[in-house]
Amino acid sequence: MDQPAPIPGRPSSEEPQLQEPTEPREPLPPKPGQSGPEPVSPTGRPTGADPAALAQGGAHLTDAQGHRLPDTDHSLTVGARGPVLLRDHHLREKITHFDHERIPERVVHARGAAAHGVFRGYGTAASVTRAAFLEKDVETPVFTRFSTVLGSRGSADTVRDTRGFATKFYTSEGVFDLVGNNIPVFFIQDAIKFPDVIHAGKPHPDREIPQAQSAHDTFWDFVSLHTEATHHTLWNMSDRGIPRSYRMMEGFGVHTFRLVDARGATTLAKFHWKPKLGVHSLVWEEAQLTGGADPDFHRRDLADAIEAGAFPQWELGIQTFPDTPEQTFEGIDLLDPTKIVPEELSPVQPIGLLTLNANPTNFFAETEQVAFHPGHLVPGIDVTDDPLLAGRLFSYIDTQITRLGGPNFAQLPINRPHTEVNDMLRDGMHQTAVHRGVAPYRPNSLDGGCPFTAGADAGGYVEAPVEVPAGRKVREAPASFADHYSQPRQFWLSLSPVEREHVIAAYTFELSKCYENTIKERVLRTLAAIDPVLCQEVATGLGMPAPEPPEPLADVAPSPALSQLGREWPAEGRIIGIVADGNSDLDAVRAVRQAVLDRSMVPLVVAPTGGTLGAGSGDPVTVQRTFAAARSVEFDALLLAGAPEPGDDAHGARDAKAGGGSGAPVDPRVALLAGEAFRHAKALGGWGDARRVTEAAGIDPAAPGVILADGPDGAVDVLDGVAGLLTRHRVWDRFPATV
Ligand code: HDD
Repeated sequence: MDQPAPIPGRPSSEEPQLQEPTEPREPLPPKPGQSGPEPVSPTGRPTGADPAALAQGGAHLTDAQGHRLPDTDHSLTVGARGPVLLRDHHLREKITHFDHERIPERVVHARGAAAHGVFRGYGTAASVTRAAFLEKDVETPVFTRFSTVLGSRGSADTVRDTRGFATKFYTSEGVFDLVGNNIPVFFIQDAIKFPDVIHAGKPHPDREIPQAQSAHDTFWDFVSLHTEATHHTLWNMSDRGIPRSYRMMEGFGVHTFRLVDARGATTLAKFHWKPKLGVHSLVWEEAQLTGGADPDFHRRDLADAIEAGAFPQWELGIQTFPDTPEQTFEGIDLLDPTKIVPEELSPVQPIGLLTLNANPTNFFAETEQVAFHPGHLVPGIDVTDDPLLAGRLFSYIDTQITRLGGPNFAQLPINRPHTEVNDMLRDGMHQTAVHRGVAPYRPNSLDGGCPFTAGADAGGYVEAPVEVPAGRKVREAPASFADHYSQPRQFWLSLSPVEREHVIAAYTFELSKCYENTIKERVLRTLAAIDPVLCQEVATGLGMPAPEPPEPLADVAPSPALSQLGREWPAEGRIIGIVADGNSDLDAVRAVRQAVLDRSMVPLVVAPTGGTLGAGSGDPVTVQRTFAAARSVEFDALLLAGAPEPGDDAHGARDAKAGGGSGAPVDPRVALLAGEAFRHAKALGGWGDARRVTEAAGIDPAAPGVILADGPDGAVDVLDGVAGLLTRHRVWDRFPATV
């Protein structure tokens, strides 16, 4: 019997369906792995509440005060047609609560998705930091939230933007938050400009458009006037701005941090997350189509993968640098957040493994209410004087007070440390702790002197006593912060030709959306300082003259680690569309689908209608997508399941094929699927008379990455060829490379 394809997150038609309940029963239990840690009060003591029933208990509907309710569908009226009575408490409570269900969305990073997981230390960081969670084989629960920056909560996932990558480690020494991005540099060097860059990036204040886009005048006005933004902007215009999946993104702590070892010696360090699945991106047209076809693409991808057991993993790594008074490395200012240190100069050393293995039970309670803060540090990890970081250390608590309605957000279950808490913070909005004692001050004699302070030996967080340079109070940046072009040029030189094509196309697209020519001219001047070819190509696309490049251009060596191409990665978890219809050879479809599963990829059968193919055969094939609902953007590769060519009687000659019968035109939706997949440089396979589809889509069967077998017997070989191509993500040779 054919196994139903595992569409992650959805019951197949063969799984038992939920029955309409008729008797009162307990709420559904949490999904496996989703019951959180035992609830503790903010004082660290277990509350005794059942972790599985934090919110709901009992079979009967109640109001917020626990009164059972006989009816929740009808307001209390005088007779069935009479006026509604003001005294209807249930009505008023229900509507009032609903009226207040929304909280302010995050001012940036509003759109996000998150997952629970575990972090295991390798022990390799012990020589530079005393942080307990990095010790060998120590396992720490974590919660990671990915996000876009500019869009509102309901915006699309696949927009061109930076992605947030924030991880909360519930360590034995308190919470450590690593609040990073998928781009290793930032737009500005000083936090005082953060409101300005965000105002510029958000929609125009008059019409509130465009949503979740940087392709508009105010953004480009800002970044061309604040040329320190050139580096981050270039990364955004590269493929890094449109990741294929949260699971396939790098993450960066951006700032330089200060690590402190057991003896108090300090080392400067930058944090990196390296995804086990490799670093892959969408192509721009794909990203745009996905924004309409599936605005939840990244959110769904993360949740589906975790639900299917394909747990995404990242290695945490550090680049380390001597903590010298200059705080530079090979001439690079480590306090400048617009600069990277190339991995060729300082390799990333793996220090632990993150595995995300459980989806949130409730989006609001966890993903929305989680509150990160770069100042949540543990002993062994300290901050530097990066002026961007300094402002962040203030901003995050402040924003939570508005967003989460008061200063007690640390008591929310998702934010609670998994250690004992004994602070002297009291009262305030939404206080849920019942504090004992009378003396929340120190020293005291009334509460027996409690709580006691802890020095470093007792696990206390002691700031590293580093020297701070003396000087005059000024509002100015160090001279080294004035270099805005050498690293953008290095990034450009490090990209492969096809990646450069994408950068050129992205700048051309974005600037075409600007109305003001002066802004475009200013941006072209910044591009001229990066590279004359980049500048000329974008200028040509805009129909504008290219400015002369400055003399001399920065003399920098490429850093090969900056390119996403050139390496092979596991193809696990990739989604293979199998396009079939009633005339396709079903034995081949079954065999290839099983082979996809065997290779830890996800097969989705795409057919003219839902239901099954070969319903009368006794071994039908379940359909997951219809021609009407499928778009190519959902698949990493496409297989066209044809019928044997007429005259091929290996399986009996048929007179029809996937997408159309022999002589009948190929279904235009199938031609569109194949054409788009081809245009987006995806591997394409087929067998039997699938060739008719490629012809209808105008695809050269001899083009790179097109693998066609004569008959259905070759189907699994075709799949193997396609899977091999997926290790490089796309068929890069298919893109024209002219730069
Ligand atoms: Fe920020 C959220 C990352 C600079 C102020 N930031 C936020 C989130 C991430 C980052 C990933 C979302 C966290 C979540 O999922 O809840 N931010 C960064 C990085 C930066 C950076 C990598 C530079 C290296 N941020 C930055 C500056 C400021 C802020 C300079 C202000 C001075 N960021 C905020 C914020 C947010 C925030 C307004 C909005 C929601 C929140 O904090 O909790 O406070």
